Amino acid sequence: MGSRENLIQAVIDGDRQAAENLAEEVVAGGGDLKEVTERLTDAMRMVGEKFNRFEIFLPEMMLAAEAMTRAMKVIGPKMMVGAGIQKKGKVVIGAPSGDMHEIGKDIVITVLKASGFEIVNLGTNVDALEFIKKAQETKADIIGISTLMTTTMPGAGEVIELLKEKGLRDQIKVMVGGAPTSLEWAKAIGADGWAENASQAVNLAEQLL
Ligand code: HCB
Repeated sequence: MGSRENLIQAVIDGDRQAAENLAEEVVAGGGDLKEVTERLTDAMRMVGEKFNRFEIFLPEMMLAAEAMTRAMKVIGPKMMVGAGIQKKGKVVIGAPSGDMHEIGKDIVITVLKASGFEIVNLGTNVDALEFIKKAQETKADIIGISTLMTTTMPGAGEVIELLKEKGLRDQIKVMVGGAPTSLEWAKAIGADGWAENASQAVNLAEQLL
């Protein structure tokens, strides 16, 4: 098995040290780091499916998440190399109330930054009002919402409703994403766009400007 396959396996196995070492090998070996990131994303999806089938439990899911985070700490900065110097828009991004998942959001942030976007990272468990306050304060063009649970998806709709209430809906675009979300759902809540992965998120953000 090559370093890339080993890295994917190390993340699935939750082997944090191996994931970090193998990520370094993968980076040193060159190649398309966006593709590696997408394969790692699929691996995390598999971890979620195993969790669903009771083949693994929360501690194992946490180890896999930590292994993924360690790998992305190595890969992320290398994706920034060659970052577009042309400055684009500003995106305020976070996960809504109750949602602590941040790996996907952080990958989207890395790729947006690498494409020239300025980012305000609100982190996880962000109140709907906080998204709006920060977007206004920083004069952001786009609010990005990353939601990983069906129970926290309504938080994205809340942000859009609050923007309308405050008469700000025309001034700030909203893009949404996260594993359980879909284009249909994004349309239903009145978002300006949905992206399935980080590369699509960049294309979308560029279109929304
Ligand atoms: Co978590 N978890 N989890 N989890 N978790 C999910 C999300 C489940 C689907 C697993 C399952 O049951 N199959 C499930 C949610 C079910 C549901 O919706 N009803 C679930 C659950 C239930 C839970 C807990 C409740 C478990 C418990 O405690 N019993 C708990 C809740 C914590 C909370 O949020 N309050 C929990 C905890 C955890 C951790 C801590 C162990 C860990 C998170 C660690 C961290 O983020 N620091 C975790 C993880 C890792 C997952 C899975 C396995 C992977 C998520 C992930 O990182 N994927 C996930 C399974 C799954 O997603 N199918 C599982 C990789 C990233 C790269 O993909 O989809 O997030 P992504 O992002 C993509 C894409 O969607 C898009 O671009 C990204 C890059 O390509 N994108 C955007 C993302 N955001 C975007 C925003 C935009 O504007 C545009 C595009």
